[in-house]
Amino acid sequence: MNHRICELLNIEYPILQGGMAWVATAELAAAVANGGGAGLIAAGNAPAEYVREQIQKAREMTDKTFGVNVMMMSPYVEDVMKMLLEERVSLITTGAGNPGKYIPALKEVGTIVIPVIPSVALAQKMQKSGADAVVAEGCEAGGHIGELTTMTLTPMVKDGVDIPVIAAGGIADRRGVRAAFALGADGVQVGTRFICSDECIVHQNYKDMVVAAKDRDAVVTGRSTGHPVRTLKNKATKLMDKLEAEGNLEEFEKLGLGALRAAVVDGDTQMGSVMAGQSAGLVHDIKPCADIIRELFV
Ligand code: TUI
Repeated sequence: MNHRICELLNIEYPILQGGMAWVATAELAAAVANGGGAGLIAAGNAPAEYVREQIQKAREMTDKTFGVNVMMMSPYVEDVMKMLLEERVSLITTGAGNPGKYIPALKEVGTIVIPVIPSVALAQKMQKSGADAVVAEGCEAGGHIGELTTMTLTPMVKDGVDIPVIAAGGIADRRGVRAAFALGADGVQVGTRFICSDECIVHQNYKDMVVAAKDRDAVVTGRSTGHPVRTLKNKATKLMDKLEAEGNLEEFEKLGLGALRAAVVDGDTQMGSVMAGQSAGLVHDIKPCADIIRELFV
């Protein structure tokens, strides 16, 4: 097995779980950790105290490696980072922004920092700032995405930095894992596959929609806004396409507010935001995280 990432994180398999807002709770993070990977609690847009409770909950569910994914666009990012310094979590990953200014303090308390990045330039910036590794996330991924594919981004980032590189975006089975290693990756980050786990708390409608998804169902909205987001195609994405084409960005933004919660918590898969990557088309069943991880590496 790939020792660089396993040693760094004290895990059995070189796999991180994606930090999916609303989806990646203590239950999922602990299940992935107990299955031999690195679990992540997503802070998303949640207040620091909610995230602290999730950390405490996960600590009761596992003694293995888990961490917190920090969404850098969150209005609570300062508070969340401060709380993470107090809690001394073993690992943080970040998304949707540059965590550079927080890295020295996190290193000081022994936290491993692994930013998720969509470009070589940002990977190099993160290396300079003291990141322990980077996740190179291709646009096959779900949620907020960059421009480049995993196929091209992974080897370019690998050539551009000396720290370990974890590939993400489009990986949901052992073929994807092997491809990532062939591209030079030291590990993988997997999100969508873990949505369809027994332990994931998303509404059953959400899991069913991912299982039913076919090759072209994971679409991107919001390219013209500068914040493209990949979700499963539904009534909301069709309406968003129409508003975007009309240039009605005010109504477009309104549709997004609360839509992720509506899908995850209420199971509204028609007007909600069902974030998922292209690999949804590769997910055909719901099973325990430990089984998912084992199947990725056998
Ligand atoms: O962050 C993600 N995926 C996400 S975050 C999220 S919550 C959200 N929802 C709607 C709009 C915005 C956020 C849902 N999915 N993946 C990692 C990722 N990070 N992809 C792209 C980036 C990224 C982008 C810009 C990382 C750094 C960055 O830096 C810009 C700069 O220089 O500050």
